[in-house]
Amino acid sequence: VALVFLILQGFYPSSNVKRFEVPENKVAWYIEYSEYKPIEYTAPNIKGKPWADPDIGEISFKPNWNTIDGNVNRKSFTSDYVINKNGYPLNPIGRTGIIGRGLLGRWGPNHAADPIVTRWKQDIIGVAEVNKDTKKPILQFVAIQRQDSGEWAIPGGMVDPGETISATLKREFMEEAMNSLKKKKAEREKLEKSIRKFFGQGEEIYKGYVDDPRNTDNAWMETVALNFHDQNNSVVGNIKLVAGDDARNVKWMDIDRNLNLYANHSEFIKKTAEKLDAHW
Ligand code: RP5
Ligand code: MG
Ligand code: MG
Repeated sequence: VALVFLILQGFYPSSNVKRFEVPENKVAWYIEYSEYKPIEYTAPNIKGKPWADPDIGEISFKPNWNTIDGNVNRKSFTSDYVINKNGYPLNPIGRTGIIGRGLLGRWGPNHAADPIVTRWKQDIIGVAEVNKDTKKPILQFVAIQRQDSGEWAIPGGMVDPGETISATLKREFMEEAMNSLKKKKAEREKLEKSIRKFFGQGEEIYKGYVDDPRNTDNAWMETVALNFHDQNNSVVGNIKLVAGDDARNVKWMDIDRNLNLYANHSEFIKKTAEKLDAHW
């Protein structure tokens, strides 16, 4: 909740809309807060987009909440969310100061997947680097710099309707860290083949709500984050990284406790470092 509170101050991303300020002790819905006057905001450009829901109240829009609705997953990892008396789903964490969808396409949970690709840091002759204080090997992960906020992040993205999580993980990694969208079909297939086996073996690190700056009272991010680890720099540890799609930059980033990443991605990286017994 402390983190949620920090992110929710100030302006909604890519807008001049100021959030209604919610004190930390008034975030939870069960706490009475009659002074609460959230600001309504849905970004104008999401209207009519194939990846976005229609507005609530439109005759044709009959969402089935808290369930797999056709090929759109409207289930939350947290628990069943509440639909208010006007028909709007409520953010399971609480008040955000904004109603509407903001920049998000779906009402309720917006599902993403985050590939955490790691390798051990090595010097030029291939010797693993150990931190002198913790005596633990230094882990690196593939980080992208987001086009929207300029912050560094895991190269994750939205799960397309009907898409499996494992397909999303590999596709988003290819788009953001290998620039696959700008490659010809044959080359893209070659790239996919070169990492297919590696992406076949991931370990789940996190599943749940994401403390994303785009969250509102009625729309929020959730993710599944998996770790794909290259133990001896033989597969992805060796590929050429090229930023693409919504990434402006990509690199192998050293992992330690000073990481400052988008949303609560640092939390996912910390869990990964702990799992692999790496320096943190
Ligand atoms: C975060 O937003 C998720 O953890 C994921 O990394 C990302 C997905 O959104 P886009 O990168 O598609 O904007 O909440
Ligand atoms: Mg993407
Ligand atoms: Mg992305």
